[in-house]
Amino acid sequence: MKIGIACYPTFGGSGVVATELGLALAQRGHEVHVLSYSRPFRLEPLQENVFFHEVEVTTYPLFRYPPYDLALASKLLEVMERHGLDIVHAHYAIPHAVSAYLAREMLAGRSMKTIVTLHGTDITIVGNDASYFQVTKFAIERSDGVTAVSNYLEGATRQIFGVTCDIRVLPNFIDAERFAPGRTHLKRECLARPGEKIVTHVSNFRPVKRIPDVVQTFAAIHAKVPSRLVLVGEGPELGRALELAEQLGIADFVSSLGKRDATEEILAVSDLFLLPSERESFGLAALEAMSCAVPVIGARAGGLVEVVEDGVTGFLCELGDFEAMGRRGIEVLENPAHHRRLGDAGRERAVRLFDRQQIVTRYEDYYREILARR
Ligand code: GMT
Repeated sequence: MKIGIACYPTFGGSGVVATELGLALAQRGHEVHVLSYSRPFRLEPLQENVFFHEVEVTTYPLFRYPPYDLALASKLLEVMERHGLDIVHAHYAIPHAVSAYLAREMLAGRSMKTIVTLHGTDITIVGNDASYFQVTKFAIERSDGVTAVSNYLEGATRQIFGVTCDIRVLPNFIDAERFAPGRTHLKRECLARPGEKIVTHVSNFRPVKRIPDVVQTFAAIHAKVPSRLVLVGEGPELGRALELAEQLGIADFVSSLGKRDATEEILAVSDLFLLPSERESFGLAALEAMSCAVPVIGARAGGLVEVVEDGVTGFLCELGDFEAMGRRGIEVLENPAHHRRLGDAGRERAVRLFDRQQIVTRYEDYYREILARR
């Protein structure tokens, strides 16, 4: 198949999933065209069957807000016409599904299908905002295929938008060979002092992640267990997190590493992963930790319950209850046999349910099903 993928190039989960899916499809012999405003960070140049098309947005004094969605629609049309795409797969509804719809409508004399994968905040936060509600609903209803990354997100989409179309749940996935226990060149000593446990959090540090809960949970753990908090990623809440660590007197035990490409290197030496988000449609970062046999402590909210099996691969506590999360963390870190059981179970679950090959095959089958529809 000839497949176009429109996505965000940044460190968020939707861009990662879109890129990894594109790479896996290309390895299977499909021709993959990725469109974005810059090269997604996991999309290495010069890979067989993968082509990157940068969307350039021209500014003009009249434009207070340069219209990226229109530039993307034009670029999509150009790529569709030049390369004869069979399908365009938009990741994150806004604006990608809208641009794909526009491009398909502009394409004269040839049929081309559009699919949108809903990732989470495109539905629960951005799409739910009055400014984008109607256009998001329209784009979902007019796509030839719609997928969501969890049952939770499928339900939330129906509830928020009242849509009745078929929404296929295709979960996120991991490369279990890359995210694997022990597969790292990094030494623990690069991140922590001897005897310190490594507690990790990876995100884009937006308010939805409840970053203060990460710091408070770690503070509770640190009071009992010699440990270090490793923060990976950047975003608006990072500064506040570091200030809180200062106030709590634990700043010397918090390391902020900024944005990192190879999070698997850090996860492979981590002892515990924290994800207390207010809402995760899925929680790809938690899955990546589980694949590295790292137990996860998080909040019982959204789709995270479909990834982390409470009591088996980690613990899910009430939203905002960082004291309970701290207690669970201590319990896991102080008991090596328990820690190992949770880690092994996480690895097993990640490989059994979310392995890349299995999910990519489901996407391929879904593409064929959509293409076969009149
Ligand atoms: O977490 C974010 O805000 C970024 C966002 C994205 O689109 O990059 O993440 C969402 O999509 C990921 C990939 O499907 C999911 O694993 C995340 O759970 C989801 N984030 C939220 O629902 C908050």
